[in-house]
Amino acid sequence: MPQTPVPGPVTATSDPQDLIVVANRLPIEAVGEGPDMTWQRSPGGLVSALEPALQGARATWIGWSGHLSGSGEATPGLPEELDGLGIGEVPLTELDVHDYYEGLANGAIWPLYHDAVATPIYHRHEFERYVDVNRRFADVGAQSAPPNGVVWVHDYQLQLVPRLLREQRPDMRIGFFLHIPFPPVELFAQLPWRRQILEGLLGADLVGFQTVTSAQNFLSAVRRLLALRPGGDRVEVPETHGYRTVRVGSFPIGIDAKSFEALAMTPAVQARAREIRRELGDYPLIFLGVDRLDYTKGIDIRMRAFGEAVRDGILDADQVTMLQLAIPSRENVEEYRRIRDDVELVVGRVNGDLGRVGDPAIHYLRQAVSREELVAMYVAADALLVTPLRDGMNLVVKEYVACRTDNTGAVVLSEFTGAAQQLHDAFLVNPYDLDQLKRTLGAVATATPEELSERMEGLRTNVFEHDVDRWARSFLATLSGALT
Ligand code: ADQ
Repeated sequence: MPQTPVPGPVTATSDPQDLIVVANRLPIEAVGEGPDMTWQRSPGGLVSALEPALQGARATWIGWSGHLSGSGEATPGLPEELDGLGIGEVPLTELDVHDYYEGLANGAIWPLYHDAVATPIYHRHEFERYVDVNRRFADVGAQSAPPNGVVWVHDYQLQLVPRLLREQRPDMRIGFFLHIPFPPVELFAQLPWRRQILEGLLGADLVGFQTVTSAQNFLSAVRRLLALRPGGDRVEVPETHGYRTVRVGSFPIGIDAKSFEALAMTPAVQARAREIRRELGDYPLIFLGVDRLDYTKGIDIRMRAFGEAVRDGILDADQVTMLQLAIPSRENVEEYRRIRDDVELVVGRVNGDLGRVGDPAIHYLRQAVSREELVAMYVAADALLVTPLRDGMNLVVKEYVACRTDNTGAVVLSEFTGAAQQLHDAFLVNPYDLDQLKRTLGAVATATPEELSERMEGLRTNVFEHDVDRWARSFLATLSGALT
């Protein structure tokens, strides 16, 4: 446990503008090459989620630039500040990325936390590097934060950072949010470094999860593996002198629903949506899938169900088509190369069996597209298929709903997403049950416009009420109150 005194209550002198965000990646991207290269804020993602909280004088973001450092030197030309946001770089070498990010974070933690749907690989040298990199993030955080500053640490790559920060800076208020699920203790107990991870997280004043289930799983792990006795949403953590209270809660993340809606209504996006429908063959029923190409997303399962539903006559081949957009992801990790092969095998089989010249049954694109093109696809599609085997939340489903400005469209949603805890008006499915999935595709095809619009209305109310602004505000407000 930290060798530092237990901090007293945070006083009113803490400035809410002194927010330090610590996340694996900096929210910036390089534009241009060579001497002309400059940096700009990258659109979307966590940075837009935190925009309202970041607006203020002294917000700093700590993370990796994406540039591989030869031996720990800073990224050439990286600014110390961009559009009012302070930038604190943690340089990473190729070996760091290989062992900490691709290895421990994405080869061990990611699959374990997603119900071990792929086998987690535990390498001791990768954990050593994970500790080392987490320490470097914590060091930059400790150096950047003003007295009594608020620091918000994000996600599974940085679970040791809260405790490492507290050891150096007990004056700070520390929040941690996990974007992916926290698994049941029976699974978590596999992790050779389970104790270090739990103690790392308990360095925070507030530990936030996407769902109540994840928060409960964490509390059970604390009880079983650390022999502490959480009471309600609080854990009393023993310190050198007395105890320190850690709050645990669920904070389901949302999207900037209004900006998706506004983009969906622009004439350019509407025109592009009509064009996409034409390009897909003017079928009356267009199914859409949009995912990072990840084995947790159940992409192959939904395409198999679609193919079988057409083959079995549950869906009419003359009436339906499918568009699957997959963004390439983590291609240096073995399991990700495998899921690509699996997905492409299913696409090939379904199109081989059911396609016609110039008219495949599944249109498959493995590429990232612009926000405008993505929104045009959401507007063009009659139904969205979201079938992960496990997903912390899933933002794609919320984006689709926000874009259905005329209350049309349908959502087929896996029970195993965080989103399913909120979006009860979706057609909920167990993605492991192929027959149920096929029947649900049939139910979507035969639903009346009235049923669909009633469901969509319910979905939209939820997505607009629980937007990203509310998520960030409620986490930060709870963190502010966490020590009082
Ligand atoms: P992800 O696993 O990345 O996020 P998700 O929440 O669906 O999953 O977000 C994916 C994002 O990528 C969406 O904003 C989507 O629009 C975008 N995207 C996907 N395919 C794209 C493509 N081909 N082109 C362009 N954009 C594309 C993790 C967790 C989730 C959790 C989020 C946020 O795994 O469970 O919801 O963090 O906390």
